[in-house]
Amino acid sequence: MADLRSTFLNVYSVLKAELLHDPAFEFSDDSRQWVDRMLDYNVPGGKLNRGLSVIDSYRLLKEGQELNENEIFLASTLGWCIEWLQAYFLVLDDIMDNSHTRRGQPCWFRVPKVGMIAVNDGVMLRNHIPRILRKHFREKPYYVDLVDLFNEVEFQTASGQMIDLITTLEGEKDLSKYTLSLHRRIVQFKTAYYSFYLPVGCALLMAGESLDKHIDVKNILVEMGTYFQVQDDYLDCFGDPETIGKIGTDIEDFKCSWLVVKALELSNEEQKKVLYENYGKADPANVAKVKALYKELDLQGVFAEYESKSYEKLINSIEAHPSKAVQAVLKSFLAKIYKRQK
Ligand code: GPP
Ligand code: MG
Ligand code: MG
Ligand code: MG
Repeated sequence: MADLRSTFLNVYSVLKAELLHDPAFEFSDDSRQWVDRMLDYNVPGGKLNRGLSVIDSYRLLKEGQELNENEIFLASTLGWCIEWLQAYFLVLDDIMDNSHTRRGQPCWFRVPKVGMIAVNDGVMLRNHIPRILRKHFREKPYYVDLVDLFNEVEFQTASGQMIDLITTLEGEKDLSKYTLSLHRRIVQFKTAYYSFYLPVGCALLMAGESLDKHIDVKNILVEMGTYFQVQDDYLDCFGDPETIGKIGTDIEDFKCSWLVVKALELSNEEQKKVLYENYGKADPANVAKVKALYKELDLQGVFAEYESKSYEKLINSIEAHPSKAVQAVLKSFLAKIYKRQK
């Protein structure tokens, strides 16, 4: 595992060097240094789960056959494309969510002299992806499907992000619209497609599979991604900022988080009043009242129950899948996130 990680990180250096010396651009030293620092700050510092999953999944789809060096390089490259996509989303999401820290350091836009240049850096990160794909996959029979998959998933993510944002519009803050079905729609789109379906979709394409034949796999992965974002919502309030590397802002931001949806479901009239009066305000005193109510309602217990039920359901649907190799891919992904603390 340590070995796979270091192989994977080596591929990052190769891809970065190629982008920095892209012959289509006459970067000045200043601009090359900017991109270099921006990439190192934003691309490789996460858990790398999404990226590493492409290699894991591809290996499992090959049913234990030893992968050659080129296969490892290509699967790693696709993994990095997902990490680049993630970096692009996070740089912009942190501006939109007015966040403070990410992966244990200040959000990129909060770094001195970066500010709103971060918006263009996000666009830059996004534009690196098709350049990487073109350089390494252009001759592959699945190239068009790969580009199409990245485009489709990016569109889905932006659509989810849009719903996530417009539900919090100033002047239209209305907790009564926060239901489990709205929450589900937001998280499927903003998180599940790019975090779960995309890595396995990449591995399937590399293995010569047609994605149309794997709708059942997609459905399971979208379910898993939903569970993953519920964990993210939970950790936003109950996680340790040191461990998760970020400080939660969902209560301040009036987000349609799983926690507030559950709290609304479980509250009596008096408790609802506390939510209506305090949710979505920046003042720490208001935030503290919401957190105290979450504890009073035992949302930690409610979440623990949700977590084990989701796990059970996911395992059942995975075991109903006819292919053992696909089952292994899905189980390995689930094992990486079950009961995660970060
Ligand atoms: C995660 O939501 C969603 C994204 C990172 C997608 C962003 C999409 C864009 C098109 C910019 P979140 O805000 O709960 O994540 P976190 O808790 O990590 O800030
Ligand atoms: Mg967000
Ligand atoms: Mg955010
Ligand atoms: Mg979050």
